[in-house]
Amino acid sequence: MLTIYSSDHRLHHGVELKDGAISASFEKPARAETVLKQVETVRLGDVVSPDAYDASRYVGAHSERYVAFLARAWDDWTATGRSCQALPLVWPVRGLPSTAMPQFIDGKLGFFSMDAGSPINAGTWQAVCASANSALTGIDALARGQRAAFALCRPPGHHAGREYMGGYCYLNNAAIAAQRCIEQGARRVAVLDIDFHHGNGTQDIFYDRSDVLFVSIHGDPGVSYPYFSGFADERGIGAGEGFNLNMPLPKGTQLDQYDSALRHAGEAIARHAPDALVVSMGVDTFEGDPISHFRLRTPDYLRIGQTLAGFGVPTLFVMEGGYMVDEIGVNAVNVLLGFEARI
Ligand code: SP5
Ligand code: ZN
Repeated sequence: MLTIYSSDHRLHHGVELKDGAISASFEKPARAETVLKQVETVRLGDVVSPDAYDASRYVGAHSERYVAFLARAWDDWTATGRSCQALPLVWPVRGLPSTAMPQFIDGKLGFFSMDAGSPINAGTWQAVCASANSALTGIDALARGQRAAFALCRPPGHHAGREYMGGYCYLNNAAIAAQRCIEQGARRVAVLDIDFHHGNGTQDIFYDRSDVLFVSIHGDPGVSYPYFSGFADERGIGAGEGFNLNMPLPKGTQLDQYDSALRHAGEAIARHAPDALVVSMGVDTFEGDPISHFRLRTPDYLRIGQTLAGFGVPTLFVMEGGYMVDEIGVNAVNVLLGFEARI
């Protein structure tokens, strides 16, 4: 299987607020490096750099003004005399009257985010573009006839909505790839999100559309991030009604329950009959993950890959979360080995 990877991800490294203190984010450069190392160890296949794409390729999944905000955010922030990372601190929640985009960067940061989980530093935009371009390169490899490809994206993307960042995400790599697939002539695409967290951003982007089916298996949002999205009764709107499927699972979920959810997802995907499948692949479903609550084990990821291969659709894997850094390489690559039946 082809892997697409750019070392530009290292330019992005952020902080996060946890337990009342600010410290290095769980979403750190070593994550992608661990996965790349395992790709090389098992000789998964060629590793190539992403092609260059114009930032206009991100519009479609995202709005033009959001992409423009991200591209300029660091310059706008430092123009105020600050050199620390940019974090939002105020949000337009229910009850606040203005829906207008603020002029000042501090207001824009809140306007274009769901939480304070996506810090911006000097290298963030370059890393974010390389990550999205990796997904675009992967979908183009499928268009040329590859059965599967692996976009080793960092930063991740599935919490990023049409007009917001959050949860370590900026551009929604999986959605940008799915959108390109449609623009290049695919009639139907499916996005399957197996990260522990609900893919609220991908849901947001395709919620009113019937051409892109979104299916997500994740921790019950009643007790897990992102809390405000991911419930089973969110089924799409307008033309998109019935094309959004959320499968929340309880804390402590193990392989048997997970695998039956995955098979159920496969049935929904088969009914959609997509030309391509994009898998938002997080491995924060692992039992040792520091921020999540499922109990999958390392060999379970081989089974998951096998099940995904059984769907019989050309598949782009897009890396999302997974934070137990020593283990995520083996876990992520196990999905790919299982898919290739190299067990
Ligand atoms: C892509 C992805 O997996 N994003 C996840 C974002 C989660 N952000 C909030 C995490 C809060 C976890 N707090 C638990 C602290 C455990 N000591
Ligand atoms: Zn996650």
